[in-house]
Amino acid sequence: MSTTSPGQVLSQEEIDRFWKDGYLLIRGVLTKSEARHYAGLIIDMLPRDLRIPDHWWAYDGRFKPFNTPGNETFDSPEFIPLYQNERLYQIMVQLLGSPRLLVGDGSVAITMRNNSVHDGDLSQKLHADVAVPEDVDEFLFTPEEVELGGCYYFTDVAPGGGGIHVVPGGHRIVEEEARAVPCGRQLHDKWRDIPHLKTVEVTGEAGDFVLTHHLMPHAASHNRLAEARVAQFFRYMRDDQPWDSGDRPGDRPADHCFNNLQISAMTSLGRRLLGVDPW
Ligand SMILES: O=C(O)CCC(=O)C(=O)O
Ligand SMILES: [Fe+2]
Repeated sequence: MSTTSPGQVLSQEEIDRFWKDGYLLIRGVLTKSEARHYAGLIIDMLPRDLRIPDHWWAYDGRFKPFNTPGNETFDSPEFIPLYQNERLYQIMVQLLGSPRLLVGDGSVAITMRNNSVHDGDLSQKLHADVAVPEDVDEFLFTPEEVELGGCYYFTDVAPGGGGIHVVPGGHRIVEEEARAVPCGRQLHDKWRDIPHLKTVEVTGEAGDFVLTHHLMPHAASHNRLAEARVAQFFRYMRDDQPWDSGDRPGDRPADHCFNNLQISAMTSLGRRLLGVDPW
């Protein structure tokens, strides 16, 4: 099965909109049947007897399977095509301004219907998953520092269906606030809790990818609808990223090795994106 869609890279209007808004819905990165396949793989992680393993996260109807305790990356051979999707890669190259990219994360989430009403739409604090380590005081705000993250929707996500919430233009607000003070990286509990900005829900269809700037404040939301939201998260960075990765959830340790089955599933692009071959 191929995950390469015949679609276009971004138009200039979409590129401009991404830098203005800090997020962009990319439609139809996967076909409907590919999306259904991945939704099935992830839903099948739920144990038949619904005994949710202790090492998974389970909050507000949102289940985050862990591959093994402490490791939330799903990168077995059947998931490898998602990491090396050609169209998504081309889009990341357009936005990041370099063909030499690396990909990481690969965590998944299932958000089931839940009617909890005590805390509004969001099921997480509004936060940003920024590329700069938490113990560093200042952002660089250079092109090399920018990471692009986001998630595949493997199911249709209608309004109220647990779509990711974002703040239109929020990445620019974060930059402005952080530049205005010393130790901007440390604001708002290291940008883990950003209570003052207003969000919108990103709806979409199975096979779409929600692309977000690493400074974008975002949060998971309650799913009020019958259909579960099934998603997988990825982030792309330049190989000249100035910050050492390795201390965030979903980061690959520097000494990580892929096995032969994983490597067999990789294209030559995938081997570079996943750090098996040098750029
Ligand atoms: O599931 C979502 O919509 C967002 C999740 C998220 O931002 C996170 O877990 O850091
Ligand atoms: Fe996040």
